[in-house]
Amino acid sequence: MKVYFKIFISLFSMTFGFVLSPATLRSEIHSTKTSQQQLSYNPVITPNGSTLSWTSAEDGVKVFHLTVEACKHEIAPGMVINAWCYNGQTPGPTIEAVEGDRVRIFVTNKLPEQTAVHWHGVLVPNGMDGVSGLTQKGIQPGETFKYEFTLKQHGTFMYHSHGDEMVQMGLGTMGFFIIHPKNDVGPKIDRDFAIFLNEWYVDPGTATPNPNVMTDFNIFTFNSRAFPGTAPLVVKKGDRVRIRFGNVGQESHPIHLHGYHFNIVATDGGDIPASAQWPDTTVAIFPGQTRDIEFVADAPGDWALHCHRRHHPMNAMGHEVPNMIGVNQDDVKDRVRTLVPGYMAMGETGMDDMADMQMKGPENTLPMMGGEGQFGPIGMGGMFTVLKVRDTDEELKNLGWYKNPRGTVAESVGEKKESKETEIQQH
Ligand SMILES: [Cu+2]
Repeated sequence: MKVYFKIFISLFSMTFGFVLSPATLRSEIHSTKTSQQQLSYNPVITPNGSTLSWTSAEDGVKVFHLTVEACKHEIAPGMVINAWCYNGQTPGPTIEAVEGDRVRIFVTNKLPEQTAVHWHGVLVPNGMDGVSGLTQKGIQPGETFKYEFTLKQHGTFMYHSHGDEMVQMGLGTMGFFIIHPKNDVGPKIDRDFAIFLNEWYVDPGTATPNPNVMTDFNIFTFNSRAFPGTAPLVVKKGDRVRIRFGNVGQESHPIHLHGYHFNIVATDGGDIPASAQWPDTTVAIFPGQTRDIEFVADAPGDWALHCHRRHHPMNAMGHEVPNMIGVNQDDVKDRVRTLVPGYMAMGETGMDDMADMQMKGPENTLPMMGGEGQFGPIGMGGMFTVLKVRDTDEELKNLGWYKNPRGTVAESVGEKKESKETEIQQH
């Protein structure tokens, strides 16, 4: 009789909102400890996502199941899209295993067209490489295919459909494939995060991403969520933190972390030797790449983590917005109001007031910027989240905004007066 050991490693599967409740956070931290006792590795956290559970067959093979299917996916509160998902989510659940493991992955196709799954960066026999037509027959609607191979390497890899990629990946069919090293290869990682980068085009007022769009996207996401729908990354001071980024989209994303210098320690080609790493504050991830960064969280605070392309930490930009910076619209405003009662002139002094007003757009469309911080509107959207570093367990349990030590916050000093020194210099 076959004995199956159900291993529950989907402990991070809850999709939590931007602010973790103390109960959620406690369970998350507790889960890490529990998992560490059961597993030979410290599991990866996929913010807003989950880890795929597996069963162990009698022959020691780890067995995984993926179903590719249509699903409803929330980008952020107020916006739900019609996506194509693995196991009902985008990105699909993170597959985790250990170098040397043999894995058996069953893929069931519930899409209306054929598909195949490519294990991006994973060294597999040619016939397991998942390219429709080239290395296997396409998985027809209703069919289940079996992939099986032994993991010969460790690192951050991805899985995604290979066949009508424009549509299937354009609608969300992608996920992480993390292979932990068999032997220690570096310092112990305390908090290990995985974030998939993606961009979408969803016409304002609609719900189905348009996969025919090639360059001009309007929704930018971390793990298929846009700020303020992105979960924060929560760590304790002193933790060694790894963040793994993956990208199978159309755009490159230069991801910038505030408050820290990090090292880029690995690509999907393998570990970068310490002598070849360099410190940086921004890491660019191009389509088809993964990048791992590492740092020790020695600076407490609420630190921004975001894409540095200026439109990417924004939501649902209209593409025909006229440039009104510095344009006096007083006359225009009154005349337009005779046609459109309540019309508001926007953009004369910048767009920041839009964050304040939370202007309501068409249905199922996010405001351009959102999210409220302890000092007011954050004025960001899209690819934006917060790295929350705290000194004590108590602070981690009662997670809120960072309590800045006295005298360390920039503040108003009233209207600036000409100083004596300036006057002297002028004479
Ligand atoms: Cu970007």
